[in-house]
Amino acid sequence: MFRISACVALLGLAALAGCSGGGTSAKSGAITVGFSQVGAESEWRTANTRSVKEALVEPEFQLKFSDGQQKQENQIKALRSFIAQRVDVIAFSPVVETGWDTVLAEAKAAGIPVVLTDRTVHVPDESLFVTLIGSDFVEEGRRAARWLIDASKDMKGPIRVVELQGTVGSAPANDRMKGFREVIDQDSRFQVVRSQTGEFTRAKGKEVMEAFLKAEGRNKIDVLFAHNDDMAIGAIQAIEEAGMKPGKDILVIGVDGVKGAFEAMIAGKMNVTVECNPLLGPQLMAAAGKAAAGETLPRWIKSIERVFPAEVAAEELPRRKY
Ligand code: GYE
Repeated sequence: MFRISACVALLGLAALAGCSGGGTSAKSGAITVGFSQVGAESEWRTANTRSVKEALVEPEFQLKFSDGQQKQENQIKALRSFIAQRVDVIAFSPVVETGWDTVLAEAKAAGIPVVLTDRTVHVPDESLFVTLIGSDFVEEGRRAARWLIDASKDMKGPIRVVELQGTVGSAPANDRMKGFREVIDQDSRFQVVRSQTGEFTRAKGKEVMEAFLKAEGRNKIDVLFAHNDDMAIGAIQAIEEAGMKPGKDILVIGVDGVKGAFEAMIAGKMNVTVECNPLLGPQLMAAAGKAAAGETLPRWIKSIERVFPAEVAAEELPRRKY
């Protein structure tokens, strides 16, 4: 129902965009959106790609999708190619926060609105993008820490925490680290003894956790905070291979709320996941229509999210959409 009415509204917007000369579309009336994705590093990311591809469909939209394969230079190239093709709207999920000023100024000079999805950028001029659709990553970090403080009420300090960071320089890595620290720093029992990037992937999460376990020795790590579930799942394997019980000997905290995390929680190997919603396609569809029509959008279209501890995992899993 929502979809039908949204499409009808968008058809009107598409016509408007056509009249105002907002770019040449392959199909007349369709809003052409150039979308530059980060890559395919996690369950979150593949769900996000699926959501965008399912929402931006013909005849209302023409989607030009480009996979940046974790490289900023690939994303900059994609953005330049979208500008050259005179798309109506550019949407992208920036792999890192800095270094976008020049290419975004080029988009602005070409009169093409830029919608950020998922991750933000640091630019001196806020008018270089029209909106951000995505989560509050600082709050996600705080939520992870609040869960930990609550779950460890009966534990005596020192509580030794290791952290698997996301992609270096990315908004979710910077912000989850910040929010987590902000809260646990208020409780003197906690010590973050190791913190290193696992690049948001299972393979790297496992590899870095192995190194943490080796460096710290047995029984020296109480908690793992992983910036996403995939790294937590990789690390769980490393903990098991070292002869310990993830979820018991070491508390395991993840972020995203992907099905893999629910399965690990049901198996008793993970303790909690902080939700981060990747299903941004429908919101992008609505925002792209408005941006193409020159409408003003809110600066931040924020996702609404929850925390899922292991106790509710079995009940929630059938409801999970990613
Ligand atoms: O948490 C992680 C992904 O930017 C929110 O990127 C996204 C993060 C997500 O690879 O799994």
